[in-house]
Parts: sequence; C-alpha cells; structure tokens
Amino acid sequence: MNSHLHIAPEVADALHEQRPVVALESTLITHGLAYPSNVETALAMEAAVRESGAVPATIAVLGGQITVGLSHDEVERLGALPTGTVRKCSRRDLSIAVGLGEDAATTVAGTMIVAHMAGLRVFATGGIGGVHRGHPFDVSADLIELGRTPIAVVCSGAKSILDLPLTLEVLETQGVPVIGYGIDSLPSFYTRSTGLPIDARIERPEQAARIVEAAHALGMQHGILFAVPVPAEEELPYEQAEAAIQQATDEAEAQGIHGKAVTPFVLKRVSEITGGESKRANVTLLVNNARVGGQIAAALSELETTTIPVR
Ligand code: PSU
Ligand code: MN
Repeated sequence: MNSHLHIAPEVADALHEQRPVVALESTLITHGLAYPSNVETALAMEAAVRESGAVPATIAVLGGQITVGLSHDEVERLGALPTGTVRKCSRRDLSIAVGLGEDAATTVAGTMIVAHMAGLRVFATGGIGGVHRGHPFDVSADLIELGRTPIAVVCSGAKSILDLPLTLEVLETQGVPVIGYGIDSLPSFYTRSTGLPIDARIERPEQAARIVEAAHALGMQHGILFAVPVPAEEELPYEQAEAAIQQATDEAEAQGIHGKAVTPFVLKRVSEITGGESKRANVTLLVNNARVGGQIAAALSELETTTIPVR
C-alpha cells in the first residue's frame, strides 16, 4: 500500500472483513457549504451511512497525507479553515497537495481516485460537476473520472448551473451509465426531475448492487452514476432554483470568475439568493444520498459475501 495513503483503522477493518463502506467527499465541506453547517452536514452524512449499516469514510488530504476516514475532530478542523485556504483537489491537484504537504479537499473526481486506491466501491455526495453553461470546453474532471474509475457515485444529478444536456452527452461518450433511483429522468439537485433521459430506472438497493457487481464481473473500468432525487418535501420550485442559478452564473461571468473557482462561487451565491431554502434542500439531499449510499454498499457486501463469484 502506498505510504501517502492513510486508512483509518475502522475503515481498514471493515474493508478487510468485506463489510460495507461508503466514501464521502470533502470539497462540499470546504467549498460547498459555510461553517458551521458544513461540519454539521458532514457529520449528519456519516451518521446516515451508519444508520444504513455501513462505515463512513470521509476523504481529504491532511498535511499531505491522503486520509480515508477522517475523525470528527479532523472534519471540524477542515471545516473551520478559512474559505479559500484549502486546495480543491481534483485529479490534477492530488500530487501537488501530497507533494507539498498541504491540507486539501477532494472533489468528486479526487474522492473517486482515492476511494478506488483504498478498495472502496461506493461513494455518496450531492451533485457532480459537469459542462458549464456557455463554456462547452469547461468540462468538469468529474465526468472524465467517471469514465475511467470504477466507483458507484450516488448523487442528485448535477446542478442546473451546468448545461445538463451537454453533461449527459459527455457521460455517454465516457461510457458512464446513469441510473435513476426511483426516478425516470435526470434530477437537477434542487429539483427532482428535468425530463432529460437516463439509461435505466431502479427502485431498490439490491438492483444497484447487481449493476455494480455486473460491471465488476465484466471487468468494466468505468464509474456508475446513481441519481437520487431530493426528497419531495424539500424540493425547490423549478423557476425559483432556475432564477437564482441564472443570476449567480451571470454574476460569475461579469466578475470574470473562471476555472475551478466557478462552482464554489455559484454555489455560494445561489444559497445567498434563495436564503435558507436552497441550503435546506442541499442538506436534506446530502443526508438522503448518504443513507442510500449506505444501503447500496450494504446490499453489495451482502451480494458479494453470499453468492459464488462468477468466473
Ligand atoms: N456540485 C455541488 N456541490 C459541490 C460540488 C459540485 O452541487 O460541492 C463540488 C464537488 O466536489 C464537485 C466539484 O466534484 O464541485 C466540481 O468542481 P468543478 O466544476 O470545478 O469540476
Ligand atoms: Mn470546471
């Protein structure tokens, strides 16, 4: 095992015994939500994973050490660091953070890479990156990682700050199955449905586990996206979410914000514009996705430890 990777003992034990583990990302802690709700939400996600019978493994880089399974104190410390002082770590950034001994937060792409290194299979988060509206060459590294790293990513689709039809096109090109979990079309984070077509609909964790197991047995090297809509009680009206997103995107453009700074900027502005509402939806879907991720990981462990492997 590589010396830059530290796996917390509880996570290592669970992996060793083929018990379910769910990876959780840290960019939502440092760049997605403000302190202290970032820390509260991260810990609520861990609790939801546990309620589903799985072990949570929040992933970040701490002083250059890639860490799988942050302690509560480590989540608190990372979450309290001043905004903008922590590197947002996608594929291109990981070696820099490790090489320079930094504290860094992993994005969806970064978390998938580390989860795969550590032998995890399931990862739960809020939304993935995608193709930015009006900038068809700003394609999130998340989409490329999904095409090359075999991790099941449980999320609520992608925010409509992105060009969702183009995002689906890139996922198709990358060979990534997009599966609706109790839904027929792609959810767009705050709203349950966009009407955009996806590849299949499932209803239960066992079905998700069977798809993950099939991809593994077939030697496929790509990720799988499980899209879980925000619980109906907390869904934002489409027009409200859309108006806030459009305003935030225009402001980013006007202020000349580019590259990896775009997503954090827009997330922050949308939450300011909608007041508490978008934040409540955000927290609700994150915790719900963590719960579903735990259920899928549990079903996968069950499948793998009770059936004879296909050869
Ligand atoms: N979308 C959200 N919340 C987030 C992110 C995306 O609704 O916190 C974060 C994730 O960590 C994702 C990253 O991997 O932003 C994508 O950034 P970029 O668009 O720069 O690839
Ligand atoms: Mn980008």
